Amino acid sequence: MKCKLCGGTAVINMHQHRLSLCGEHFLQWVPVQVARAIKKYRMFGPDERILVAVSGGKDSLALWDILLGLGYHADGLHINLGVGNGYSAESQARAEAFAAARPGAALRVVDLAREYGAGIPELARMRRGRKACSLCGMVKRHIMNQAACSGGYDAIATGHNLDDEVAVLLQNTLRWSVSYLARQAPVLPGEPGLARKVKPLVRLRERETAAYALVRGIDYIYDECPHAEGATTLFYKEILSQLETRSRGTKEMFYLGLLDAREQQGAFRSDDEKVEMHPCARCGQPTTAPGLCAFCRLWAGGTKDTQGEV
Ligand code: Q46
Ligand code: ZN
Ligand code: ZN
Repeated sequence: MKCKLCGGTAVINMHQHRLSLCGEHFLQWVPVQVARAIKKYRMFGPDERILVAVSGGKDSLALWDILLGLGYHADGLHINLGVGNGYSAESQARAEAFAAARPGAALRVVDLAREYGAGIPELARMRRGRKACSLCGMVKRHIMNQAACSGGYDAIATGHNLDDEVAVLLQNTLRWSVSYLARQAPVLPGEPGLARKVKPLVRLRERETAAYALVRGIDYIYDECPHAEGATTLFYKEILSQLETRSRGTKEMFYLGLLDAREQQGAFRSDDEKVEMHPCARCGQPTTAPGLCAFCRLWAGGTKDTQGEV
Protein backbone atom coordinates (compact mmCIF):
# COMPACT_ATOMS: atom_id res chain seq x y z
CA MET A 1 0.00 0.00 0.00
CA LYS A 2 1.56 3.23 -1.17
CA CYS A 3 0.97 6.88 -0.33
CA LYS A 4 -1.03 8.46 -3.11
CA LEU A 5 0.95 11.68 -2.80
CA CYS A 6 4.59 10.57 -2.53
CA GLY A 7 4.66 6.81 -3.23
CA GLY A 8 6.10 6.08 0.22
CA THR A 9 4.73 3.38 2.51
CA ALA A 10 1.16 4.21 3.49
CA VAL A 11 0.10 4.02 7.14
CA ILE A 12 -3.62 4.23 6.40
CA ASN A 13 -6.01 3.42 3.60
CA MET A 14 -9.24 5.40 3.68
CA HIS A 15 -11.60 3.51 1.38
CA GLN A 16 -14.34 6.09 1.48
CA HIS A 17 -11.92 8.71 0.10
CA ARG A 18 -10.02 6.21 -2.09
CA LEU A 19 -6.93 7.58 -0.42
CA SER A 20 -3.83 5.94 1.10
CA LEU A 21 -1.33 8.17 2.84
CA CYS A 22 2.07 7.88 4.47
CA GLY A 23 2.53 9.17 8.03
CA GLU A 24 3.80 12.56 6.98
CA HIS A 25 1.00 13.24 4.50
CA PHE A 26 -1.64 11.82 6.83
CA LEU A 27 -0.52 14.24 9.56
CA GLN A 28 -0.99 17.06 7.04
CA TRP A 29 -4.31 15.75 5.71
CA VAL A 30 -6.11 15.43 9.08
CA PRO A 31 -5.83 19.09 10.20
CA VAL A 32 -6.99 20.20 6.73
CA GLN A 33 -10.17 18.12 7.16
CA VAL A 34 -10.73 19.55 10.63
CA ALA A 35 -10.15 23.12 9.45
CA ARG A 36 -12.68 22.52 6.65
CA ALA A 37 -15.30 21.25 9.09
CA ILE A 38 -14.72 24.25 11.40
CA LYS A 39 -15.26 26.59 8.46
CA LYS A 40 -18.11 24.74 6.79
CA TYR A 41 -20.21 24.49 9.94
CA ARG A 42 -19.08 27.92 11.21
CA MET A 43 -17.90 26.49 14.52
CA PHE A 44 -15.66 29.35 15.58
CA GLY A 45 -13.40 32.07 14.26
CA PRO A 46 -9.63 32.49 14.56
CA ASP A 47 -9.83 34.91 17.49
CA GLU A 48 -12.28 32.96 19.61
CA ARG A 49 -11.27 31.10 22.77
CA ILE A 50 -12.02 27.40 22.82
CA LEU A 51 -12.32 25.09 25.80
CA VAL A 52 -11.56 21.49 24.81
CA ALA A 53 -13.16 18.69 26.82
CA VAL A 54 -10.12 16.46 27.39
CA SER A 55 -10.83 12.94 28.61
CA GLY A 56 -7.33 11.60 27.99
CA GLY A 57 -8.55 9.38 25.13
CA LYS A 58 -7.41 9.48 21.49
CA ASP A 59 -10.17 11.72 20.17
CA SER A 60 -9.96 14.53 22.70
CA LEU A 61 -6.15 14.63 22.72
CA ALA A 62 -6.01 14.49 18.92
CA LEU A 63 -8.55 17.32 18.81
CA TRP A 64 -6.58 19.47 21.22
CA ASP A 65 -3.38 18.78 19.30
CA ILE A 66 -4.97 19.69 15.97
CA LEU A 67 -6.56 22.90 17.28
CA LEU A 68 -3.25 24.03 18.79
CA GLY A 69 -1.50 23.14 15.53
CA LEU A 70 -4.02 25.20 13.56
CA GLY A 71 -3.16 28.15 15.80
CA TYR A 72 -6.34 28.35 17.86
CA HIS A 73 -6.39 29.54 21.44
CA ALA A 74 -7.50 26.20 22.87
CA ASP A 75 -7.31 25.35 26.57
CA GLY A 76 -8.23 21.98 28.05
CA LEU A 77 -10.55 20.89 30.83
CA HIS A 78 -10.27 17.40 32.28
CA ILE A 79 -12.89 16.08 34.69
CA ASN A 80 -11.67 13.29 36.97
CA LEU A 81 -14.81 11.17 37.31
CA GLY A 82 -13.49 8.95 40.09
CA VAL A 83 -13.98 5.81 37.98
CA GLY A 84 -12.08 2.82 39.35
CA ASN A 85 -9.67 0.20 37.96
CA GLY A 86 -7.20 3.03 37.50
CA TYR A 87 -9.23 4.43 34.62
CA SER A 88 -9.70 7.97 35.94
CA ALA A 89 -6.18 8.22 37.38
CA GLU A 90 -4.65 7.06 34.09
CA SER A 91 -6.87 9.36 32.05
CA GLN A 92 -5.88 12.38 34.11
CA ALA A 93 -2.19 11.43 33.87
CA ARG A 94 -2.39 11.28 30.05
CA ALA A 95 -4.14 14.65 29.85
CA GLU A 96 -1.57 16.23 32.17
CA ALA A 97 1.38 14.69 30.32
CA PHE A 98 0.02 16.01 27.01
CA ALA A 99 -0.33 19.55 28.40
CA ALA A 100 3.06 19.45 30.12
CA ALA A 101 4.76 18.60 26.82
CA ARG A 102 3.23 21.60 25.03
CA PRO A 103 4.12 25.05 26.28
CA GLY A 104 1.05 27.22 26.13
CA ALA A 105 -1.42 24.34 26.48
CA ALA A 106 -3.29 25.24 29.66
CA LEU A 107 -5.15 22.40 31.37
CA ARG A 108 -7.61 22.73 34.21
CA VAL A 109 -8.55 19.61 36.16
CA VAL A 110 -11.80 19.26 38.08
CA ASP A 111 -11.76 16.31 40.49
CA LEU A 112 -15.37 15.38 41.07
CA ALA A 113 -14.85 13.54 44.37
CA ARG A 114 -12.56 16.22 45.79
CA GLU A 115 -14.57 19.24 44.69
CA TYR A 116 -18.11 17.92 45.03
CA GLY A 117 -17.84 14.96 47.39
CA ALA A 118 -18.37 11.89 45.21
CA GLY A 119 -17.20 10.31 41.98
CA ILE A 120 -19.55 8.80 39.39
CA PRO A 121 -19.67 5.21 40.76
CA GLU A 122 -20.46 6.48 44.26
CA LEU A 123 -23.08 8.89 42.89
CA ALA A 124 -24.73 6.04 40.99
CA ARG A 125 -24.86 3.99 44.20
CA MET A 126 -26.32 6.93 46.14
CA ARG A 127 -28.94 7.67 43.49
CA ARG A 128 -30.14 4.13 42.96
CA GLY A 129 -32.02 3.70 39.74
CA ARG A 130 -29.85 6.20 37.86
CA LYS A 131 -27.37 4.72 35.44
CA ALA A 132 -23.75 5.80 35.87
CA CYS A 133 -23.49 7.00 32.26
CA SER A 134 -26.60 9.15 32.38
CA LEU A 135 -25.39 10.80 35.60
CA CYS A 136 -21.94 11.16 34.11
CA GLY A 137 -23.21 12.83 30.95
CA MET A 138 -25.21 15.38 32.90
CA VAL A 139 -22.35 16.08 35.35
CA LYS A 140 -19.84 16.56 32.52
CA ARG A 141 -22.17 18.88 30.58
CA HIS A 142 -22.78 20.99 33.67
CA ILE A 143 -19.13 21.31 34.71
CA MET A 144 -17.98 22.02 31.15
CA ASN A 145 -20.60 24.70 30.71
CA GLN A 146 -19.81 26.27 34.06
CA ALA A 147 -16.09 26.34 33.25
CA ALA A 148 -16.67 27.76 29.75
CA CYS A 149 -19.00 30.52 30.94
CA SER A 150 -16.95 31.55 33.97
CA GLY A 151 -13.71 31.37 31.98
CA GLY A 152 -15.02 33.56 29.17
CA TYR A 153 -14.67 30.89 26.46
CA ASP A 154 -16.57 31.25 23.20
CA ALA A 155 -17.14 27.55 22.63
CA ILE A 156 -16.74 24.09 24.12
CA ALA A 157 -15.13 21.62 21.71
CA THR A 158 -15.61 17.88 22.15
CA GLY A 159 -13.85 15.03 20.36
CA HIS A 160 -16.94 13.28 18.96
CA ASN A 161 -16.01 11.61 15.68
CA LEU A 162 -18.18 10.37 12.83
CA ASP A 163 -18.52 6.88 14.34
CA ASP A 164 -19.76 8.36 17.62
CA GLU A 165 -22.26 10.52 15.79
CA VAL A 166 -23.68 7.80 13.56
CA ALA A 167 -24.03 5.42 16.54
CA VAL A 168 -26.05 8.06 18.40
CA LEU A 169 -28.00 8.78 15.23
CA LEU A 170 -28.91 5.10 14.83
CA GLN A 171 -30.04 4.98 18.44
CA ASN A 172 -32.13 8.14 18.07
CA THR A 173 -33.64 6.90 14.82
CA LEU A 174 -34.57 3.49 16.20
CA ARG A 175 -36.35 5.24 19.04
CA TRP A 176 -37.67 8.06 16.86
CA SER A 177 -36.36 10.52 19.43
CA VAL A 178 -37.44 13.50 17.37
CA SER A 179 -36.26 16.13 19.83
CA TYR A 180 -32.74 14.64 19.75
CA LEU A 181 -32.80 14.28 15.97
CA ALA A 182 -33.74 17.95 15.78
CA ARG A 183 -30.65 18.93 17.78
CA GLN A 184 -27.92 16.47 16.74
CA ALA A 185 -25.49 18.69 14.85
CA PRO A 186 -21.82 19.66 14.54
CA VAL A 187 -22.66 22.97 16.25
CA LEU A 188 -25.13 23.75 19.00
CA PRO A 189 -25.42 27.52 19.18
CA GLY A 190 -24.96 29.13 22.56
CA GLU A 191 -27.51 31.18 24.43
CA PRO A 192 -27.27 33.28 27.58
CA GLY A 193 -25.67 31.10 30.25
CA LEU A 194 -25.13 28.17 27.85
CA ALA A 195 -21.89 28.01 25.88
CA ARG A 196 -21.82 27.07 22.19
CA LYS A 197 -20.85 23.42 21.62
CA VAL A 198 -18.85 22.25 18.64
CA LYS A 199 -17.57 18.92 17.30
CA PRO A 200 -14.63 19.62 14.97
CA LEU A 201 -13.82 15.89 14.39
CA VAL A 202 -17.27 15.12 13.08
CA ARG A 203 -16.04 14.28 9.56
CA LEU A 204 -13.27 11.93 10.76
CA ARG A 205 -13.68 8.27 11.55
CA GLU A 206 -12.54 6.67 14.77
CA ARG A 207 -9.74 4.73 13.05
CA GLU A 208 -8.50 8.00 11.58
CA THR A 209 -8.34 9.81 14.92
CA ALA A 210 -6.65 6.73 16.42
CA ALA A 211 -4.14 6.65 13.57
CA TYR A 212 -3.51 10.38 13.95
CA ALA A 213 -2.80 9.99 17.68
CA LEU A 214 -0.49 7.01 17.05
CA VAL A 215 1.48 8.56 14.20
CA ARG A 216 1.74 11.82 16.09
CA GLY A 217 3.07 9.96 19.14
CA ILE A 218 0.29 11.07 21.45
CA ASP A 219 0.12 8.88 24.54
CA TYR A 220 -3.58 8.31 25.18
CA ILE A 221 -5.58 5.91 27.32
CA TYR A 222 -6.45 2.84 25.23
CA ASP A 223 -8.92 1.29 27.63
CA GLU A 224 -12.57 2.14 27.51
CA CYS A 225 -14.18 3.39 30.70
CA PRO A 226 -15.32 0.24 32.58
CA HIS A 227 -18.88 1.59 32.54
CA ALA A 228 -18.86 1.56 28.72
CA GLU A 229 -18.69 -2.24 28.64
CA GLY A 230 -21.66 -3.60 26.79
CA ALA A 231 -22.92 -0.09 26.09
CA THR A 232 -25.52 -0.04 23.36
CA THR A 233 -23.56 2.52 21.36
CA LEU A 234 -20.63 0.06 21.04
CA PHE A 235 -23.04 -2.51 19.62
CA TYR A 236 -24.43 0.06 17.18
CA LYS A 237 -20.90 0.93 16.11
CA GLU A 238 -20.31 -2.74 15.26
CA ILE A 239 -23.52 -2.91 13.23
CA LEU A 240 -22.67 0.27 11.37
CA SER A 241 -19.19 -1.05 10.58
CA GLN A 242 -20.81 -4.18 9.09
CA LEU A 243 -23.07 -1.99 6.97
CA GLU A 244 -20.04 -0.01 5.92
CA THR A 245 -18.23 -3.17 4.84
CA ARG A 246 -21.13 -4.02 2.51
CA SER A 247 -21.65 -0.49 1.31
CA ARG A 248 -18.82 1.99 1.57
CA GLY A 249 -19.70 5.50 2.62
CA THR A 250 -22.81 4.42 4.56
CA LYS A 251 -21.72 6.29 7.67
CA GLU A 252 -21.22 9.60 5.85
CA MET A 253 -24.46 9.11 3.93
CA PHE A 254 -26.43 8.46 7.12
CA TYR A 255 -25.01 11.42 9.05
CA LEU A 256 -24.87 13.96 6.25
CA GLY A 257 -28.36 12.82 5.23
CA LEU A 258 -29.65 13.87 8.64
CA LEU A 259 -28.06 17.32 8.35
CA ASP A 260 -29.42 17.71 4.83
CA ALA A 261 -32.92 16.51 5.73
CA ARG A 262 -33.06 19.01 8.53
CA GLU A 263 -31.36 22.02 6.98
CA GLN A 264 -32.55 21.68 3.38
CA GLN A 265 -35.82 19.83 3.73
CA GLY A 266 -37.08 21.11 7.06
CA ALA A 267 -37.30 17.67 8.70
CA PHE A 268 -37.77 17.55 12.47
CA ARG A 269 -38.57 21.23 12.53
CA SER A 270 -40.37 21.91 15.74
CA ASP A 271 -43.12 24.49 15.90
CA ASP A 272 -43.17 24.16 19.66
CA GLU A 273 -42.74 27.33 21.58
CA LYS A 274 -39.27 27.80 22.97
CA VAL A 275 -38.95 26.23 26.39
CA GLU A 276 -38.68 28.86 29.04
CA MET A 277 -35.44 28.81 31.02
CA HIS A 278 -34.66 30.41 34.33
CA PRO A 279 -31.54 30.54 36.48
CA CYS A 280 -30.96 27.70 38.95
CA ALA A 281 -31.51 28.93 42.50
CA ARG A 282 -28.13 27.58 43.55
CA CYS A 283 -25.65 27.75 40.66
CA GLY A 284 -27.36 30.22 38.33
CA GLN A 285 -27.08 28.04 35.20
CA PRO A 286 -30.18 28.11 32.98
CA THR A 287 -32.62 25.30 33.68
CA THR A 288 -36.15 24.34 32.73
CA ALA A 289 -36.82 22.80 36.14
CA PRO A 290 -38.30 25.00 38.84
CA GLY A 291 -35.83 25.77 41.65
CA LEU A 292 -32.63 23.80 41.32
CA CYS A 293 -31.08 22.49 38.11
CA ALA A 294 -30.58 18.73 37.70
CA PHE A 295 -26.91 19.00 38.73
CA CYS A 296 -27.63 20.86 41.96
CA ARG A 297 -30.53 18.55 42.79
CA LEU A 298 -28.09 15.68 42.48
CA TRP A 299 -26.02 17.01 45.36
CA ALA A 300 -28.80 18.55 47.41
CA GLY A 301 -28.91 16.70 50.71
CA GLY A 302 -25.93 14.71 49.43
CA THR A 303 -22.34 14.42 50.38
CA LYS A 304 -20.85 17.89 50.55
CA ASP A 305 -22.36 21.36 50.34
CA THR A 306 -21.58 22.65 46.89
CA GLN A 307 -23.01 26.11 47.45
CA GLY A 308 -20.86 28.69 45.78
CA GLU A 309 -18.76 26.08 43.97
CA VAL A 310 -20.89 25.59 40.87
S1 Q46 B 1 -17.00 8.14 31.01
FE1 Q46 B 1 -18.98 8.47 31.95
FE2 Q46 B 1 -18.52 7.48 29.53
FE3 Q46 B 1 -17.65 6.13 31.69
S2 Q46 B 1 -19.31 6.60 33.10
FE4 Q46 B 1 -20.27 6.23 31.11
S3 Q46 B 1 -20.42 8.26 30.31
S4 Q46 B 1 -18.71 5.27 29.90
S5 Q46 B 1 -18.13 8.59 27.67
ZN1 ZN C 1 3.29 10.54 1.37
ZN1 ZN D 1 -27.72 24.46 39.59
